[in-house]
Amino acid sequence: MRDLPVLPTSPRFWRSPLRGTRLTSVLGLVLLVGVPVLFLTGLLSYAAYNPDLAPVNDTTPDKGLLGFYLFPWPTDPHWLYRLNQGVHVTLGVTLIPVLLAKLWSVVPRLFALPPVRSLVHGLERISLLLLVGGGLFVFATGVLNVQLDYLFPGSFYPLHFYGAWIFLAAFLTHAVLRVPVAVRNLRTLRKAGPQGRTDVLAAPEPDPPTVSRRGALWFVGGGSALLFATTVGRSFDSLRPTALLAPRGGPEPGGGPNGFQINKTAAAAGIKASETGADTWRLTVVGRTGTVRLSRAQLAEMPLHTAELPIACVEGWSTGDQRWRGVRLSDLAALVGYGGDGPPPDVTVESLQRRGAFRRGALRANQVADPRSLLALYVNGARLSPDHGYPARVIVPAAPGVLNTKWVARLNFERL
Ligand SMILES: Nc1nc2c(c(=O)[nH]1)N[C@H]1C(S)=C(S)[C@@H](COP(=O)(O)O)O[C@H]1N2
Ligand SMILES: [Mo]
Repeated sequence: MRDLPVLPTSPRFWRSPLRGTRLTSVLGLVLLVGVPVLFLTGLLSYAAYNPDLAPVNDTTPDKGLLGFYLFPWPTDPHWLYRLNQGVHVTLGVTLIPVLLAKLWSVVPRLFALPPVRSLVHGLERISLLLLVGGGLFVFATGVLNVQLDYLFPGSFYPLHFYGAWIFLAAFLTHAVLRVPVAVRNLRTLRKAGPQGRTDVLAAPEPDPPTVSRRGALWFVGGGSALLFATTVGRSFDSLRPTALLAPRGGPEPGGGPNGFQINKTAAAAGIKASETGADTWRLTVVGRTGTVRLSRAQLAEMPLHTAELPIACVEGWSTGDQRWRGVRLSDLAALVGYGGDGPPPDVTVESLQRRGAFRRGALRANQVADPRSLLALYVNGARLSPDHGYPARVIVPAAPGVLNTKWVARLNFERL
């Protein structure tokens, strides 16, 4: 008997003296607070894309039922998406060590035999598989999207969206079953001191400790603090150099009026200088009364307005408010038959860019109507740089960066 290898299905295989209900309960309660915040900000971020407005925004198949909560994204406060997505990404990154430590703390239970003791036990185990798999999946897809510059073009939303719902269903099941246990554990443990023999998560034959449980918690907390400190700066211009874990947004923007984050350069988007010159570039505006074509000089003759608005990307990075100057979207709508009488319609914006998921975007009537929604020609007192969308780009308050289309060529006003 003694010589038989000990398998992971045996409790004796797992020897870390750190495992125990206390560690698991503390980590679990941290996630109990953090994961709902991630879920809520994630759902809001999805709503912010106006995914049910037009297929150019989102083609997530069969989101119908799960899209029950979608609503027209407001334009106030103007930093709404910046805050939402900053919290979503920064908190998500910060919780990674907690998630991994939590999974590590219960991993022996995944191997426990018999696999199913009763119907309830069987259901609980299935929910655990979905919980572990779903949790790892949403965290991994989120991190990859943030770090690797849209690794899944077009497919990130559905992957992250469905992953999140599966994760949430399993998370709620697990929380209902386990929170009372976790709370009871922490109460009785405080009274009774260290875990007794009845601790189902403690190793029956632990190795000698090399670090205390408290030390292990500090280690996890320290990891989270380090991730937080190297991530949070991506949401603040003055802290940007501290965002070591944030290769985004893209190339060095340099200084001057156009010296803020660049997501994708004109070169990367395949925009040639010959397409944006005064002789070649025209804005096409289509609406009820027909089609209007305008040069940049003609646009600059229209009434120009200023709006102080940030760029806030789904990846979590954002800029402070920039001073944009340009023509109101509602004024452009008025040019093609939507002036005065009632609210303007929705608009589909098309870029000069020929390829890529973000070459088009649809905005809702409430966004078109906002006086701060501009087709910007200038930023911070200077002409837009090619990388920030010259000759013209869309800027809308509170909207995700992806709807702030650069190198705009066409505006299609219609009820979508
Ligand atoms: N045509 C076009 N517009 C675009 C994009 C793009 O790839 N192509 N990227 C969008 C995304 S995802 C963001 S976050 C913002 C970034 O704007 P910035 O590069 O000026 O900071 O531009 C948006 N507009
Ligand atoms: Mo973005």
